[in-house]
Amino acid sequence: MAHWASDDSKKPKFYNLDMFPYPSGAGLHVGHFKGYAANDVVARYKRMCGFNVLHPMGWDAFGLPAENYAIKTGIQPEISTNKNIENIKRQMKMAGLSYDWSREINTTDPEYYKWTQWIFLQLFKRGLAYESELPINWCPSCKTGLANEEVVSGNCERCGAPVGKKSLRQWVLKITAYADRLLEDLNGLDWPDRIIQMQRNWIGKSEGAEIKFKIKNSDLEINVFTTRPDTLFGCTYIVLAPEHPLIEKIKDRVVNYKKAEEYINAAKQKMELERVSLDKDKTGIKLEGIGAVNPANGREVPIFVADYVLGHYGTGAIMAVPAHDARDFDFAKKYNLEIIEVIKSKTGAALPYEGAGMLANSGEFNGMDSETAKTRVTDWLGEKNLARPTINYKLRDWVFSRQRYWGEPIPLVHCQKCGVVAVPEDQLPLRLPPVERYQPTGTGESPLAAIHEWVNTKCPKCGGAAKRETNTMPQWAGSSWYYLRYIDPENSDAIAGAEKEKYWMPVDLYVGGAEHAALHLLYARFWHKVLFDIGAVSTKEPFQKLRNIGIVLAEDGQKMSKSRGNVVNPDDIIKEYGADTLRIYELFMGPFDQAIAWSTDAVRGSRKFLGRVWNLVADCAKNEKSGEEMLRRGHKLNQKISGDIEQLKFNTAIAAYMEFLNFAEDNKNDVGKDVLQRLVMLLAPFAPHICEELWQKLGHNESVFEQPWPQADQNLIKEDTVEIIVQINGKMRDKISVPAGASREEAEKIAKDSEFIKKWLGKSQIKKTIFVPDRLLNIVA
Ligand code: ANZ
Ligand code: ZN
Repeated sequence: MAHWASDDSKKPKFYNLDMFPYPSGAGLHVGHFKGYAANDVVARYKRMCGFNVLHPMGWDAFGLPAENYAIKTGIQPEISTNKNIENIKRQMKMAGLSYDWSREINTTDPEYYKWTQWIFLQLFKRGLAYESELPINWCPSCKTGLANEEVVSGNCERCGAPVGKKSLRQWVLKITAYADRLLEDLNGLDWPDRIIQMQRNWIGKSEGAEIKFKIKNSDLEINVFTTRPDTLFGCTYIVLAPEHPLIEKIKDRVVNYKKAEEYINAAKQKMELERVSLDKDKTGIKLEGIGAVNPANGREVPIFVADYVLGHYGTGAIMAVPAHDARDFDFAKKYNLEIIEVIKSKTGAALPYEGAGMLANSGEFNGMDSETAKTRVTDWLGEKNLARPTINYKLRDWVFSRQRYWGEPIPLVHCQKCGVVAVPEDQLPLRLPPVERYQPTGTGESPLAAIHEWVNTKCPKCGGAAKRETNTMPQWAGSSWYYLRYIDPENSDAIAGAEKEKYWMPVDLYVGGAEHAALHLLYARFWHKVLFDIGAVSTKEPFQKLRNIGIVLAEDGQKMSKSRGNVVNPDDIIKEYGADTLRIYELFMGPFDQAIAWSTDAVRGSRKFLGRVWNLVADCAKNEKSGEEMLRRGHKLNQKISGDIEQLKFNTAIAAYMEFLNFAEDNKNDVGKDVLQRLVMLLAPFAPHICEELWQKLGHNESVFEQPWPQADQNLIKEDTVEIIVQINGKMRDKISVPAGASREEAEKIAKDSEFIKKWLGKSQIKKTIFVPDRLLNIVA
């Protein structure tokens, strides 16, 4: 097939990748299709430009929907999944998406997940996968544990149910060990700013210090994390998170412990989101009978337990500085606590003032700027062993195990004697066994736990009786490395052969939805870095350039969804208007990265446009030569479309095409075969079916996609006039047209004739002018 990628080619490579879909039973809707159509234009264009293009497709086929369907119908997930894949593949082919189907992958194929399991074992062997019993996010409806990234505003990312907490044995991946590199390497990526920012925030690096407060009349200490050691003299109380382990140790000395305990138990039930939200009423309770000592000035400060401090961030305890922190300020107002201003702003801003400034009420540090004081105060206490600089991250380790059936089995064995033992690599894939019941048990065990023949096995190390791990991997596992498998999908010795990997990586253009910012894109970067460290890949980052698709809303402006009944099926559109119309419409409907509502009326407009192109070719193919202006405009259009495709500005490319078409239809006698050929080639990536036919109509036997991409003749499109900016005393006042390459004198003369300039100049005299040819004339008056 002409559009399949070659692994040994002298051509430069171009790897453009679409986020692969979950093969849902509903098939694709027109929204999914928008990104695929766009990236297909790029693939076809790049091939014509002489690149060796890798443009593959596959299936992210593990996950809950297939399993839920199996629970409802008893049909094996494998069977329903394969049926869905067939259907979506049919849709993709019908739409003319030029994927290299020889490289198709499926995450549920044992030959594929063998490598997903292999990667897990590499993580395990490097200590990057560990067992934990900490309370995790638990979806009571999906009956499985979830990663932090899968909890959206307190709800399950899958089903929307409120997420609770549950203590459960889990496999957790140490993504935090890569926090710094995940942050640092964002710098070299050509990604949308918004996504970069979301990843930065999610990783949430914050630099500060841990400072020790002694508990009065005791040996115990409270260790707080602060990003503002410079405000230490303004600390007027301490807050412990309700989960803080110290509470247990001091409870005998707390005279109101019974009441405190009630508060603590209630707080633990609350959602994190509820606790930290800024505008929520702050609550807490003072621990009576004890106090802490501010190490800066020896003053005693009260100790509170309050749920606006989280147990698992920093040290789970804070030094509260109400004068310079909004949450502490609210709390201090409510409980009538002292507020001491220690940072003076330049402008005399009101409290709480959270910015930088000059220290006051801070002993020997008075007058120092707050930035310097951050390190000075830390160093000063550091000498007495009361503080040390620290870095904290918001990022948590990745809760990786799922208590569900339809996922990759985790290739580990539990042996009474040897502990946790890895399944030997030559025994991979560890196949998912068929089951009779898919129901999640809800007990925290996956349905696999009920298959005794599978669970009971021999320890690979000592040969004794052992049990298999029955948790499965999350859907994110298979998608964290799939882009590597396309490079070498048949390889049975490695995820991808070294030479091929070196040739194809990194992905040059990755197109997909913005909803993956903190999930898939973070996980894939993490795995990629681990693979880099073990020498399995040659690049630090997987996706060099990323672009997001704006979603397609339904005609009513709402999100397309089955329950709303407003989904548009591409099958219907293709049946009525043709695949090329669907492609043109989706690319023309608006800027690629913006959300836009579907309009069937506008679909008809796109159909008409293609009809007009068709007619123009039919009417004018007999004309041998084009008129000069027609030729010039044809080359200008060529220039515009090449540039627009490179920048993924498909809508403006098509708009320019339409403008040209208007002119051509008005001047049909001037339209000759030379211009028509160019027109057909330029439209081919957008409307491949029609253009292939038109190309034949113009007398060619070979495919239009075997043509080199046409180049614009720069001599022909050179502008004979250019617009230059006219400024008066540095302020822009007008734009004027001058002959290209015009001299200062010519430009001055034309500027002086402009009504605008006359008005702005009034009676003032021109003293001199500053002139940049073809760009700018600045009049100093
Ligand atoms: C004293 C202080 C004074 C603070 C001041 C801020 C301003 P980020 O940037 O998010 O890391 N903090 C520390 N641990 C916390 C926890 N477990 N739960 C809730 N809040 C916590 O913010 C760090 C700041 O958030 C820390 O610096 C601490 O308050 C608070 F003028 O310490 B700060
Ligand atoms: Zn053993």
